[in-house]
Amino acid sequence: CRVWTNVGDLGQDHSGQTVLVRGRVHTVRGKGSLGFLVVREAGHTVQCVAAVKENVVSKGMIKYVGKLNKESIVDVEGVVVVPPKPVEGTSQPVELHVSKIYCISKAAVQLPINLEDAARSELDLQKGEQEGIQYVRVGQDTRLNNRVIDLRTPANQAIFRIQCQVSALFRQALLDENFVELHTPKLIAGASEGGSSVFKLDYKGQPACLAQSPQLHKQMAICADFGRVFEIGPVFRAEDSFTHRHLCEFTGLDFEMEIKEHYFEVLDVLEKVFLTIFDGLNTKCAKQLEAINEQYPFEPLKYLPQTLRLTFAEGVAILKEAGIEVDPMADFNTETEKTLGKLVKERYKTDFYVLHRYPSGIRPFYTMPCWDDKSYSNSFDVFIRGEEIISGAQRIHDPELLTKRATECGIDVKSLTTYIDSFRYGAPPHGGAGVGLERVVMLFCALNNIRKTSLFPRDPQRLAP
Ligand code: ATP
Ligand code: AMO
Repeated sequence: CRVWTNVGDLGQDHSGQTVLVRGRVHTVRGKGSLGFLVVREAGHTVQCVAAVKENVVSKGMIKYVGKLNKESIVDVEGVVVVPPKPVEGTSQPVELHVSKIYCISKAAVQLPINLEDAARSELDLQKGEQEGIQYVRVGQDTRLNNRVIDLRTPANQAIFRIQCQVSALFRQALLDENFVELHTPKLIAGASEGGSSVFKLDYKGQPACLAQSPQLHKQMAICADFGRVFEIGPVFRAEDSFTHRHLCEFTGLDFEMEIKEHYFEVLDVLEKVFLTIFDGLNTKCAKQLEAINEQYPFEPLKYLPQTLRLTFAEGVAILKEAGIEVDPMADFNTETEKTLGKLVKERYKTDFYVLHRYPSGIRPFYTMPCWDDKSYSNSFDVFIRGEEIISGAQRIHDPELLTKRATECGIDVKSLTTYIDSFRYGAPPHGGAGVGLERVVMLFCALNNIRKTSLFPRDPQRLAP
């Protein structure tokens, strides 16, 4: 009898059995009385050999095999044979001696991207150049225009499996800490993070926005006595500039929690969650990390068992010691953040650290000022390799102070009425944070562009595919 088998499961213990596999035509060549077909499924590959055999394989079938287009989907029936030595370029230790082949779905003769080209590393491209081989270099736009094929490369398959693990580990770590997963609306009446980067739309005659974050509603859930909440969902930002780390739609991992005394309670949870994520990725995703490393080599993330916390002022001082003068009350620019990342790594041997107690003037209106000096705030950003992945803070839970801060920041308080009113019925002290999922994966794997970690990226110039 024949048995459906996954290509990745094919092993020597199947020797002599007739199996049926379904996969893509990875490579193919057929001439005369022999046809060789490498079938790929879920990143695994097996060589299938079709040899002319009376009443089983005809010459016509070899011709048919030779004409199969790469990336077509085929069903192959064959006997599992252990070859004298492993077949080069395939993942499985066996090959299939073909008795039947059916083409289930034919791919176009000319693909917009050749998968082998898309999977080549920079190092291989350079080696090729030195050896006089003209490999095709697949540019970012070509990849993104043909993302369905681009996503089939081993590195891309790995990136999105890692992304899946980051959200799974985030969810589980917070559930273990008694957080409740909620879903806040994405169609809202006003901006939640300030006006400039908001997508405006018409909501049945009323002006509306796409949520720039779940900020207002996650805080309102705290006012509604949920105690500890989190959400994994889409976040929309009408970013104008085309940078390596900004998308117009990304996935936010947000949480919010009551606190008793100090915003460090939020950091304690955050750091625990992120140690779980990093450890989890290193243990559960070793194969995926290896696949990414093959195409985009990177240094593994260095992190400490106890996350380093520096105040913003300490960050300013580290920069000053290195001869970089910055305004101590202004936000660091991208280059300065990266430089600080390098200095922190040299001094503390970590790529992952927290900067807290930011100047109030550079934080959103809802951020709680420090009790001892109002020009600073109970807020923090978290960095990987000198780039921001998380922002968070203790929030103002006094409606009068909230109104005052919103007004000072030039925000139309009317658009915040229902939010501010939530604090008039008794509101516990609370804080939380927002994480950019695509940035976490990009920076964990030291990838150079956030578009690599977004399935179908949306940036100021791209709305398709
Ligand atoms: P968020 O906007 O969510 O707080 P972010 O990582 O996008 O986080 P910003 O606060 O927007 O960071 O910006 C941080 C710094 O990065 C800014 O001080 C600015 O110098 C720099 N920056 C932001 N956007 C751009 C851009 N489009 N091009 C170059 N630099 C930018
Ligand atoms: P913030 O605006 O800093 O904070 O956003 C939180 C995190 O989201 C990610 N991020 C982005 N990722 C991709 N493209 C973008 N355009 C983009 N903008 C931001 C970053 C950033 O650290 N409400 C607060 C969070 C809070 O305080 O709870 C907020 O939205 O990783």
